[in-house]
Amino acid sequence: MAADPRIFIRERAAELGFGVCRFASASDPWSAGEQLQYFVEQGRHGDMGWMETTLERRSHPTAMWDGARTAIVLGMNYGPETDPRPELAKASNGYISVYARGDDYHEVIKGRLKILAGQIAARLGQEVKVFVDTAPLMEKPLAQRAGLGWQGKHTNLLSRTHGNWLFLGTILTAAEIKPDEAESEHCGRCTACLDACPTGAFPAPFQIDARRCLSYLTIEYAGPWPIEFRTATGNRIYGCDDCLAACPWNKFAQGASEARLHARDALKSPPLAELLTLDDAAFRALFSKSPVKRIGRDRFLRNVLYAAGNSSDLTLVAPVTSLLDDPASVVRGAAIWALSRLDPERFETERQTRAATESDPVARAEWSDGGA
Ligand code: B12
Ligand code: SF4
Ligand code: SF4
Repeated sequence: MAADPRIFIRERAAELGFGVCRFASASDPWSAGEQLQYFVEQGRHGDMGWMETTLERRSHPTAMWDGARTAIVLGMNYGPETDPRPELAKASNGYISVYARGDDYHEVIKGRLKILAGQIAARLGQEVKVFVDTAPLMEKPLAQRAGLGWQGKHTNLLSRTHGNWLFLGTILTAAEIKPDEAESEHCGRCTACLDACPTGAFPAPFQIDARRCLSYLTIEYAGPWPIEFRTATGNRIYGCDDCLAACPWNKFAQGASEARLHARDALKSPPLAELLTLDDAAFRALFSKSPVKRIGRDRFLRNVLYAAGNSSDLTLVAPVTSLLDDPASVVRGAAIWALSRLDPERFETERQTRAATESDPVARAEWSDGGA
């Protein structure tokens, strides 16, 4: 009898730093595709148009690759050393979400997945394809089916062994490999994540409206935000961890073992005063290899300005005022709002000299709303 290929694959995965490696059928039917369709029909994906255009392929692994038979689902732990929530009280410093404080996980995981996929292809003699996040594949329901954990009421995948801090990566193969047992849900009557969300982004347990999620707004959404979210963001300037960090299953979480995922000192609670002075080159240097770099300096500065507007820190009035002349309209608009919150008198003075000559519609709207 041939050896179970799962043993070889799990050993290689562990050598490459994956904390968990499990197997699921990639071809059995599921209801996740219909739920995705519902999510998109309700408009909950917001401006993430790629979810709409890839809907069909995204709805099931075989819709993307007809030959897929087995999903090899991998998890890499990125647990923080300490509970990050106390950092939300430091109003003069920005909060960057835990997942983005080290090197970009796409790069870290993709490289490892490619090595593992090569080893599997050589061993099994069957085709394999590698996915991490960016491919049109629903990774969380696949991970649940493979038994890595379950999708909690906050919709993320959590596990009894790793808590909530687990990146996912998937290898699909044409090989038929015996599946592992699926995990069942262990949320019970807990609602900690739903209660913790600062923006009410959960229309119901196990459902998210991305348009209300600060992770979406800070990272995916390019324009000026509705006012309610600007205040709700507090000092969160890239991503949000509140629903993950609130979960009682984190008592089983451990710190990330992969050194490239460890938090860099410069990205733990960086002072807003320093971030407000970043030009494009300084932004790129600070966020070299970090996922934050992907959103670009202008969107990032918008986020930092909203946080400055919430800070009540009068030492930020000067750097915020300098950004009223920024070439990027989204930055100017956010600077106007931040100034109106920090120093209403200075805002009035600036408005009198600037509003009439402002030609950009975004900035004009901010001046005339008076910071709303
Ligand atoms: C789009 C996306 C987002 C969007 C939407 C979030 C979401 N929950 O889908 C935004 C930008 C908001 C986002 C935020 C974050 N993301 Co994200 N994201 C993705 C991405 C690219 C696709 C997810 C997707 O398909 N969503 C579509 C919806 C429909 O899927 P779903 O929420 O899982 O829906 C299920 C249930 O909610 C339920 N359901 C949904 N609607 C309905 C309706 C009814 C009536 C019913 C009954 C059920 C139901 O069934 C669905 C199927 O199981 C994945 C990577 C991937 N390719 O899978 C990463 C991914 C989910 N993200 C990840 C991370 C880390 C985050 C953040 C933690 C980052 C941060 N700190 O800021 C936050 C967490 C926010 C949150 N609470 O979810 C990780 C999660 C890892 C894990 N352990 O789960 C992933 C898997 C990336 C990765 N490879 O590691 N993300
Ligand atoms: S990431 Fe933050 S804003 Fe988004 S659902 Fe979770 S708690 Fe709410
Ligand atoms: S906080 Fe509670 S409800 Fe939310 S995912 Fe964790 S156990 Fe489930």
